[in-house]
Amino acid sequence: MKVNVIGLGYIGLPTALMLASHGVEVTGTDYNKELVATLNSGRTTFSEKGLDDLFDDAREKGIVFTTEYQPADVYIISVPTPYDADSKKIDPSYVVAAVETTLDVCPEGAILVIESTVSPGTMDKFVRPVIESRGRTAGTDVHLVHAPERIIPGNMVNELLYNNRTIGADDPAVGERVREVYASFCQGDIEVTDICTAEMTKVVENTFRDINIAFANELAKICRSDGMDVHEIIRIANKHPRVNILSPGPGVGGHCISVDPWFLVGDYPRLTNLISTARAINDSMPDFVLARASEIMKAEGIDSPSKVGIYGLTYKEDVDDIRESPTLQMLESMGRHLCAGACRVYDPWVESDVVPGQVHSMEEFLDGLDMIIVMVGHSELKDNLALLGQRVVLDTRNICGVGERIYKL
Ligand code: SAJ
Repeated sequence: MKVNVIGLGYIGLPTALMLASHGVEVTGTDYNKELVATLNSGRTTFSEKGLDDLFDDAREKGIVFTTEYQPADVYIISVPTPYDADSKKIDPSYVVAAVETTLDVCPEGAILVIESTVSPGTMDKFVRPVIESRGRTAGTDVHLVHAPERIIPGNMVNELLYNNRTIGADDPAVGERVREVYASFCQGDIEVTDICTAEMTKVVENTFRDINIAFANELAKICRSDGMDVHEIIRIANKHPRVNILSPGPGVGGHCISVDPWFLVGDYPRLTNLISTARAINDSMPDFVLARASEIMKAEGIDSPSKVGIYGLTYKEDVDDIRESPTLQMLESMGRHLCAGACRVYDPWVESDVVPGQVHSMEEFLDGLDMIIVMVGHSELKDNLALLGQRVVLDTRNICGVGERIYKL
C-alpha cells in the first residue's frame, strides 16, 4: 500500500510522519519548494511537542518529501480550506487544485481521501465535478473519501494516536480500506459513515466549541458589568455533572474554530442565528480587552501606551501559530484607532518580526513597563509568574492568580 500525502502543513506533515513511522510506504508532497527543501535537509517546519522525534523516526523508515505528486494507492489531501470573508462560504480552490493534480497521476482504482475540513456538500458540489470533467467516474475509476482531522495543536502527536476518527465514504468497502490505513497508527475508534455526514460532523464539532466559548465570553461581560468573578462562577457551575463551560478569553483564533462556523453561516444564513451570534461575541473580545485595558490604565494612572506591554501573539498557549490570533485582531483594531505600534509586544514562540513594537526577549519586553496585558498563557510565563513583579496586569487568560494589581477580563 503506497500513500501520497498532499499538503505538508500542520495536519499533513504529522499525518505523513505517523503513517511512515508505522511502516506505511509514504511520500509527502507539497508545492512549496522551500518547505520541501527544509524537510529534506532534516529539519521540521513548525514546533510541536513530539514532532521532531516522530520526524527522525519517519526519515529512518524511508519517508520521501517532494514537490511532485506520485502514483499511489491512497492520496491523503490536507490543504487549506479558507473561507471567503464576504460570502462566508468555503473557498475550495486549494482542494480542487490538489484533486486535479492528483487525477493527473493517480492509477485506476486509487482512493482520494480529503482530510481538509470542508463544509457539508463540498465534495458533491466541487470535488465530484472535477472527477467527472476528466471523464472519470467516482466510485469505479477513483474513490472519494472524506476523513476530517481532529487533532489539536499543542498535542497533535498524542491525539493522532488516540483520538477517535470519522471516515465518510460512498462505498462502505472503500471506507473499510481507508480505516485500515488509519488503523496502522490510530488506536481510537474509527467510525465509517457517508461523506456528507462526515463533512457536517467535523464542522459541528468546531462550532459546538465556538458556541461554548462564546457563552463563557458573554458570561465574562455580564460578570464584569456587576463585579462578579466569572472564573469562580464557571468553576463552581462545572461541578454540576452535566455542565461543562469553557473558559472566557481575549477571543478565538486559529484556523479552525474561528473559521468553520462561518461555513454554516455562509450556507444556511437564515438558519444560523445562534452560530453567527456566537461568532460575533467571540470576535468582539479583542475590543473588549482594549476597553478593559484603557479602564485599568485610567484607574492606575498609567497615561501612556508605551508603558503597556502585550504578552503573546499566537492564537493560544505553547504553539507558534499566529493565524487569526486575538492579539493580531486587537492590534488591527488599535491600528484603526491610529495607535498601532504604541505598545510593546512579545511572544517567546514567534521569532520573526510580524508586528510593530515587537521585541524578542522577556528582559527587553519587561524593561520599563508599568502594565502587561497577558493575551496568551504560554508556559514561559505561567511557570515564572514572579517575572511580572509588581506591575499592573490584565490577565485575560486567568493564569496569573490573584493580587491587588492583577485584573481579570
Ligand atoms: N479558547 C478559549 N477558551 C477555551 C478554549 C479555547 O478562548 O476554553 C480559544 C483558544 O485560546 C484559541 C481558540 O479558542 O484562540 C481555539 O483553540 P482550541 O484549543 O479550542 O482549538 P484549536 O483551534 O486549536 O483546535 C480545534 C479542535 N477542535 C475541537 O476541540 C472541537 C481540534 O480538535 C481540531 O482538530 C481543530 O480545531 C481543527 O483543525 O479543526
